[in-house]
Amino acid sequence: MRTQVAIIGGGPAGSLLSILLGQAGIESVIVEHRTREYVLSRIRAGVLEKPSVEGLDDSGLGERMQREGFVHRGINLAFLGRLLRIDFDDLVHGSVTVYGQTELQKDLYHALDMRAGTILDEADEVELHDVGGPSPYVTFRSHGEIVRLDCEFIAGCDGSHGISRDSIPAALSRTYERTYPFGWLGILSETPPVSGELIYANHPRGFALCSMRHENLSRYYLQCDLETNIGEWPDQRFWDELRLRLPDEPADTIVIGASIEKSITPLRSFVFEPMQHGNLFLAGDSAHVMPPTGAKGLNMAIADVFLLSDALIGYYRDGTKDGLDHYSETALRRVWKVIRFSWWMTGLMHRLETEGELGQKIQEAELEYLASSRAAQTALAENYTGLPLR
Ligand code: FAS
Ligand code: PHB
Repeated sequence: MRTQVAIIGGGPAGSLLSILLGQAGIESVIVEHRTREYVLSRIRAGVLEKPSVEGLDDSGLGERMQREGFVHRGINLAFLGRLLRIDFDDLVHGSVTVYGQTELQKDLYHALDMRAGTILDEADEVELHDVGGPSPYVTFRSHGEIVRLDCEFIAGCDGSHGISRDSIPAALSRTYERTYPFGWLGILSETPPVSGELIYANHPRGFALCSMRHENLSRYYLQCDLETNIGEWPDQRFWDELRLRLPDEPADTIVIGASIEKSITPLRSFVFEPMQHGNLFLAGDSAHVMPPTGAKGLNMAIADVFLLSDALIGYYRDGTKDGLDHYSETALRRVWKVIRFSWWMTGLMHRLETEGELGQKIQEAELEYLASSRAAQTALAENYTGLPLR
């Protein structure tokens, strides 16, 4: 087999990249480890930044998102029994769109199918070869046969557990990692959301988040210990604990119901540098992972892909290599700003046992400062609604 760009991983990053390249007449093949059903069933992110929404719209991929997504012009921070609304529209003329990653993934696969994009599912033993040389290629096992895919470039979009970054020599690469001593216990319930906007709650018992997917599908999270046994968290215990961490108004009005999904997500910050080597370019979780507190992981993947597709299109259309030569440094400038924001928001909203009661008081003081400072609220709004893509 031969193509121009081999894409490892058919998640949001890989599928969006293939579509954008296809729109510019550039051939690509996605090599995906899982089945299509598995990829399309994953429940993950829920919030799209304004730059992501505009980029998807401009690429003709936003029709269902505009129809079924919910534009939010603010979020609420809960602390000391009160709610503080951060007004995105007033502060930065910004917004976010609540639209589940699961739905976006369906839209991307639909767009690929419409363009007859090539997704090779259930690929095993994927290996990258000669990434530093002029003739990179990928091998993998498909339906029992070893397949070779020759290409000009490889895009490593294989997520946090992927193998692409392993093809960058250790002597030339560096990883930065912080694992948080807690996770998020999340549930989906077919109940109306407790609020029309997200509520991020700081509480001495731990962080809580009230989110949603649509008017009758709510998404809730509780900060939990990493050793948490999900079997010890029946629905009623979850609802009781959530109510304890929320101010009276939402706590007293929340509609509870049976969970249709329950899972624990660990939190970590991870950056792999550089995001390129030879003809290999990394995009999305294969190069960086951040706590979901700032709703950034999916949006960062989208930002990387718009940058990488611009660079590849510039190369194939105009013969310019500038975008490709500077891809990693350009992408990492935005990555680190977003890693910082996710780390800051995680530190502000979560119970940090190592910081004890003093830490709780300092968090409450910062939240009180936010309540009193338009400048501080503007900085939060600017980061949460999304830094410029380019
Ligand atoms: P993905 O991990 O989505 O996709 C990578 C793809 O590569 C997968 O389909 C995988 O099967 C495939 N792959 C892996 N190894 C391979 C190999 N060797 N060969 C071929 N294919 C291979 N972000 C938020 O913004 N908000 C959230 O609330 C949030 N919640 C999350 C919850 C969980 C449990 C997880 C894991 C992540 C969450 N994220 C969240 C982050 C998440 O949304 C990612 O940022 C997003 O999926 C990144 O997309 P990709 O980079 O495409 O990686
Ligand atoms: C979600 O709805 O899953 C969600 C929303 C905001 C976040 C994280 C997750 O910061």
